[in-house]
Amino acid sequence: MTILLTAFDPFGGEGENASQMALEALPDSVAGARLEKLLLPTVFRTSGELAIQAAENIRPDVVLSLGQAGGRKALTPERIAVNLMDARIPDNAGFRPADEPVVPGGPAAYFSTLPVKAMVRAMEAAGVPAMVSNTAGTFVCNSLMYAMLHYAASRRPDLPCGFIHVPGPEDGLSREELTRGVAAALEAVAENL
Ligand code: PCA
Repeated sequence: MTILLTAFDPFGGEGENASQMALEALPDSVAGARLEKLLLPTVFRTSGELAIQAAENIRPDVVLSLGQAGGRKALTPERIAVNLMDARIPDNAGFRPADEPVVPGGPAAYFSTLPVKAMVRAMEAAGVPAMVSNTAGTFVCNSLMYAMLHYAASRRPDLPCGFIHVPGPEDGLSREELTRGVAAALEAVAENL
């Protein structure tokens, strides 16, 4: 089994991104699954295009994307992605959309096709704070999650896709805890396939 695991580079003038730290700290295989790691730029559209291109080349069995949500105190599998780009700050290419769809004419939203509750239980069992989130926001993370679910819905209906937001570097979780949490979530995903 192959899992495409993505994370984002630093954005908003910050020096690091906790999702990148977790991506780099994870081993190359988890729960018998091979991890194909991909670091994405925090840029609307480009991030989705690169992730879809990787999915086309690698043909993974699962796609899990990671991003940082500063201020959160737990790892949060996202339940839903909305067809909206509405940015408070510019992305890393200087683009700051307001009230624009991710995919013009696409459905209003997609639910995660990963087992978000099982992922939360697995992370908690590994001693890492976790809870389901019902909003991925309207910035680049949400648009990547939406783009991947739209890709899967239209071209790879058998490809489960989802997203986990992780706390920022200053939110009190160590890199080791982040990594342990994501690994536990990946195990839950692999078990549910
Ligand atoms: N977090 C941002 C974009 C990149 C990242 O790591 C977000 O939540 O949209």
